[in-house]
Amino acid sequence: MVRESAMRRVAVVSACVVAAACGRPTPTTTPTPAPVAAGRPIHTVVPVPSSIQVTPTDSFQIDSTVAVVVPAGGGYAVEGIATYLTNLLGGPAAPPPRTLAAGEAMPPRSIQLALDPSKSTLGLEGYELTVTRDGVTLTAAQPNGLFYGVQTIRQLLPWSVEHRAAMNRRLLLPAARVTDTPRFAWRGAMLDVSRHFIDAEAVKRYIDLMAVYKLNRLHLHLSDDQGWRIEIASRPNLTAQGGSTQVNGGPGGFYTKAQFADIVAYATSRFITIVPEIDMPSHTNAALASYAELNCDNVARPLYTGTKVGFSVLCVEKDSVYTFINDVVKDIAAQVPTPYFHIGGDEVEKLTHDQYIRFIERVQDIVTANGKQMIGWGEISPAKLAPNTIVQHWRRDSASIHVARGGKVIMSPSSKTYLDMKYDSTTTLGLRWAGLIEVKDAYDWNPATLLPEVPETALLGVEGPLWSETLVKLEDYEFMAFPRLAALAEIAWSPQGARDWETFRMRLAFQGPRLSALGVNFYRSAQVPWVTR
Ligand code: TNX
Repeated sequence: MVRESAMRRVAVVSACVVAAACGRPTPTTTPTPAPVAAGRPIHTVVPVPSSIQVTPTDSFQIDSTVAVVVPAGGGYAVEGIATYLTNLLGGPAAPPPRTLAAGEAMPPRSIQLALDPSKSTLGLEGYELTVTRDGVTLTAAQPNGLFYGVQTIRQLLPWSVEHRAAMNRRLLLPAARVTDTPRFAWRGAMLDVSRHFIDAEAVKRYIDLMAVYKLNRLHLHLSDDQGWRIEIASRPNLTAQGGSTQVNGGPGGFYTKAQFADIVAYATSRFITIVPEIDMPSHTNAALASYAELNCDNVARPLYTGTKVGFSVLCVEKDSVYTFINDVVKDIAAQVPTPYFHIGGDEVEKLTHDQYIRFIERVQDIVTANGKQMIGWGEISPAKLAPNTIVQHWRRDSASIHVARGGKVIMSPSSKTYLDMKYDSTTTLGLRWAGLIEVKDAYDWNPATLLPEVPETALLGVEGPLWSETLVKLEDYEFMAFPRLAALAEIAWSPQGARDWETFRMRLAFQGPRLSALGVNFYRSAQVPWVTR
């Protein structure tokens, strides 16, 4: 346990292979595994960077005299990231970033953010960070990389950085050299806002927490049997009727176009791509209750507030159903300027195999015609899929068929990544059909070796779905997501060889007070030696 009075020491703590390395001048490097001694890690960054050296004896002091500096012409995105950093260091009242004129010398003791497109090995999302006692330089080829470098700065700082109000404080950033690029391009989280609805502010908070761990895709499950959650101009009943309830009959809700645009813009500012899902042809009771013509018998279904699956289905033989789907896809495609459209496609019990396959292929044409790349749950694999359609694996399904045709897969194995599964038998929230998932279970697996016919080269990445049958409020979502979402983030970002459970759980221990400072209701797993204040 580390006490409050040791707060400032924590920066040093996180920079030392404690006891062992404090005072030892040679830097310690990962990924040589397990830089842990006397119970404390050399640094507490999650996800662990692909290469990091920390010099425990040295640090850069951040106080009110330090400037965050961006070069002139750095562009809007870089200025936005610099402002995000100044807010992080000193709250909204902190001095704004300084723009350096061409040829102007770097002020002493500054934190410099620079784009250098010639550093192509850093790719879209990589960054280099150098911290000495005299200053900080963060370089990336693209703004995305700068944003992730800022998150690493954040996590190298003590957790008190998460208390934004303190302006005249000193924060010690340990001297370090980091070169870091992600393992996977797709580092996702999914929120089921259909079974229970959470408002746009709650989604934005989840986005902020994703950003801390360098996640970059937020898949929103926007429709299901219990609720339709996004406004479609040509079909107002979808939200007026279909959005009016939720599991157990609560008030439900939906995002207006303005609110959804706000979510998209907020996510974009955190380098997170929104992936909208409209689940079909099953999981559609909310739509079937809103428009009678979507049913084969032309009778609107009653609203549904239970938790069964598989019973609802669109009338796939009717052309008007495809007109409906096109209207929905077109409307959402215009609301989300990002490349993907997720069609669900899971748990269909009321169609023949041939009907199902024909449906998926027809919908794929609609999605493509609207300029989007289709994603579907594993069941869609046997259909004739375009190579750039993406399959999201979740249980014993057929992702390997898609891999054989050169297609890409997102790994969401339910027994590892389903954040709605209980941690252990005492967890009151959540389900248990895919098993109990403790933090170690969520962390200690390799997406490239889970399915023999789905190798690393076929993987776009990983995603942690959070289904909300039992989750009512944001605190419930947070409890199920944290800390397992941090575990998933490390799987998605860090090289397999740079991570192991023992060092992860030690670093995670130091994320506890950080999450507390951020007000996150997280699960205090007994597997983690939590550091408390
Ligand atoms: C399976 S995963 C589902 C969801 C449920 C979830 C509950 C998937 C594609 N379908 O409809 O909410 O299990 O864990």
